[in-house]
Amino acid sequence: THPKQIHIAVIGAGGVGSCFLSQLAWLAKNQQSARLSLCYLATIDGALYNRDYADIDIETALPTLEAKGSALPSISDTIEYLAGAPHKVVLVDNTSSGAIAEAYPEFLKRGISIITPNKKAFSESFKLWRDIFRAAELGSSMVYHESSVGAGMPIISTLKELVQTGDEVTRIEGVFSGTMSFLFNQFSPKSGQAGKWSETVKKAKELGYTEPDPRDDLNGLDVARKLTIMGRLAGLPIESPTSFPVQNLIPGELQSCDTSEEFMSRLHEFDDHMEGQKLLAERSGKVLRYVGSIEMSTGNVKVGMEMFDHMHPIATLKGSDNIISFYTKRYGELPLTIRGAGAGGDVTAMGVTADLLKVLSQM
Ligand code: NHO
Repeated sequence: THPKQIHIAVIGAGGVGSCFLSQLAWLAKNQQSARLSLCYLATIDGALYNRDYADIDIETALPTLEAKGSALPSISDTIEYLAGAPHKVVLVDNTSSGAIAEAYPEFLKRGISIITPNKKAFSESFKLWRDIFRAAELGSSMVYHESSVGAGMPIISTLKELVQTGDEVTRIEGVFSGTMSFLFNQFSPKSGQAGKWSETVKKAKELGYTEPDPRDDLNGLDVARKLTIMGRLAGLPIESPTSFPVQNLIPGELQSCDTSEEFMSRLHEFDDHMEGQKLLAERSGKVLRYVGSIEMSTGNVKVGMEMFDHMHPIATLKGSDNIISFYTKRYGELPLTIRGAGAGGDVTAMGVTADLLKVLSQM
């Protein structure tokens, strides 16, 4: 006796996608506003769907796909299939695919709404950003990407609401990467002993806090992408995540290492440099953190290491937590600050599921 039926198509079922599927199964049972029917599930290895759009059982979808999925259709075939569905469709992109991100305007123009934690679409060229939001208008479709910054924490929705209610955002500052948070909280603690930089990176990798190749965290691009998204939402036409200064923590000499193993085995050669930076901070009673900031009056965006006083909220972070502060006219001297887990499958998937609820409430 649901008032309406909505088709859900899911691409990507890894760390975030598999958690999302569990949350979707829960949601399908526990909300009454629409009948949620999974009509498509794909990973890089194949896809599961019925030509007549019949429901796929959400709980068994992933093992079924793994056991008897068909070949992965092209993106344009996927768009044709979804555009032909009898009810409205929400595409959930849980991949980090640039090719899928580039196709968002096509999906949206065909009336398919999109929710995603994938940063690519919103942090590549400014043209793609504009094309996406124009396409959503043309296709009367919606696009939400809360988990592209700060996992499930309400960062994007908060920023949008500040802007849309007429507050003036003057500055955004924070620790936007769970990996960088962990590395610097360990390497430059407020008190107690810390290991060498290379040992800290090794430990973070062993604990699963870094990408499989830690260079993908240390180059700062993940943080630069998040800053690009935030800056654009605040009104700055940022061209790309490489159009502002980003401090790359991969030493120049190691940028050409062929493998991540070679990189890890040579990182200790550069421990002295990081130790020097840390001592510089310690001598003035401060700690070192890797932060991003956006200065709205000048349009300056930057990402890199900075020193913080022990009392500063950024210095008090624990584990792999993120912290993001919005300085605005209304909030005055004390910023609106959001802090909590910024990485991990379940909390990232929660942001995606919350976006789905927002889309459902407007369908
Ligand atoms: P996985 O585990 O690699 O899974 C990717 C899935 O996509 C796989 O099932 C793969 O088969 C499928 N896939 C890839 N390309 C495909 C294609 N062309 N067609 C079909 N299927 C394809 O990735 P995750 O970890 O589940 O991440 C998924 C997305 O969420 C990525 O865009 C990622 O950037 C984003 N995301 C993840 C996290 C996280 O914690 N894992 C976060 C945010 C967004 O808040 C998190 C964060 O920022 C962590 C960050 N490293 C930090 O702060 O330190």
